[in-house]
Amino acid sequence: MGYDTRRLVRGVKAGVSLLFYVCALGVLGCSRTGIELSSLETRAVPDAGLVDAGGMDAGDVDAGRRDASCQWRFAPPVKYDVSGYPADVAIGDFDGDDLGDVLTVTSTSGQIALLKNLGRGELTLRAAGPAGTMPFGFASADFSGDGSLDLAVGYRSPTGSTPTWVSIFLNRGDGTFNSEVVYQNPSNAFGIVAGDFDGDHRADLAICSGGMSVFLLINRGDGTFRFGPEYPTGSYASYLTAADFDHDGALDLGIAGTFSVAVLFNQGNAEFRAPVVYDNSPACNYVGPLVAGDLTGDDYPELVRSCHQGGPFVAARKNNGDGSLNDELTYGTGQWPYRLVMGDFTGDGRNDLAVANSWAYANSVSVLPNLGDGTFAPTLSYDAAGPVFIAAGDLNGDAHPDIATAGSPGYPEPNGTVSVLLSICE
Ligand SMILES: [Ca+2]
Ligand SMILES: [Ca+2]
Ligand SMILES: [Ca+2]
Ligand SMILES: [Ca+2]
Repeated sequence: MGYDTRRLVRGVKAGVSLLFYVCALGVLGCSRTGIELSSLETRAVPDAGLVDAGGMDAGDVDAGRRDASCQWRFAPPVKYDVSGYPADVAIGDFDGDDLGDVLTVTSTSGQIALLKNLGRGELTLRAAGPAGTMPFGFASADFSGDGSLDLAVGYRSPTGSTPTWVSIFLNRGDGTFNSEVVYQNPSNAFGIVAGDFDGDHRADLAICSGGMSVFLLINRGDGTFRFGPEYPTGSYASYLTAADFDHDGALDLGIAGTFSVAVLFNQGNAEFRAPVVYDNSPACNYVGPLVAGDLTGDDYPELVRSCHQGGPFVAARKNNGDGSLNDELTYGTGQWPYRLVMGDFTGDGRNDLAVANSWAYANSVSVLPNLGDGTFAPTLSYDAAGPVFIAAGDLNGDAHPDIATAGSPGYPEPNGTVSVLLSICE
């Protein structure tokens, strides 16, 4: 099966923990191991009979608007109160009306919160079901194959001890979710990503085990899972992304370790080779979330990561066209860049970057326009309420990606807020 960039699943996620909020606000010291940070990411998933969850790869531009007579930008944020501490945010059509919605899972109250699209990107909050009390993040994909987006929510142990668990919530089709089915993790979990790793056109899960390994939950085809192998990552694995780095049709893994990133190449059938490890550059020697996607137009994904507390930068590695990655180049952002997402925000057919600046007083999103060759023009800054997590997808029906962020801007108050930045062209 080829890697069809026009039909990727693009629910885009971020991960979270209470510890992260503490860390982000500088209330406590933060370990440089980064393993107290959790994450999750649903990234480029090859066509696998999965639901198209958004609108943010370059291929969509052909079908969308490429209007040179106007310039795309984002309107001021519209803010929605979701309470609790958001553990992630995703854009996708969760209730089956062909309009992109925004979904988050919040801790403290343990709720799945659906911001249903009423049309043109105007959202209204609907309770979509209970979730456990300490989610660290989630991935969304159509696990059961019925055409609606399901959820895999990762949980942190309340006591910090192992084991933890992943819960699968299947969508009833209307944006409400069935009771969870629980899978115990073999060890503590910090990151989760959905993608079809065994090539059967059903989304599987990869999960950072918090140590130096990643393990797989393989979809049996009906939204139930079996444990697959555990693979070494070469470093303490904190964040995950999935992309086909060598363009061979098998979905690979990108992993952010303590002071390095690693690529695990999938030999097909969810069997991964030993990690290829790249040391972080001195300018960005701190673990942060990562994202992969093609920035250069050759269908070979680039890898970009946030420097987080290592400095107000992102660090990008170009793909050499064979799955190997070139040296890191850094680009400016706001303070404490955390989750980041790719999307063609400028409308020129190439993916750009948008980054949630998680520092307590940043309240901003950085958009980095791709110059077309995978290097970036100076950052544009947009307001958002305490963003930590970020997703991209079309909400207002213009076939151009909008942005949703989530965070708890008044921490320690659990006042979870989603900010929606709608695209406008004028
Ligand atoms: Ca919808
Ligand atoms: Ca599969
Ligand atoms: Ca591959
Ligand atoms: Ca590329």
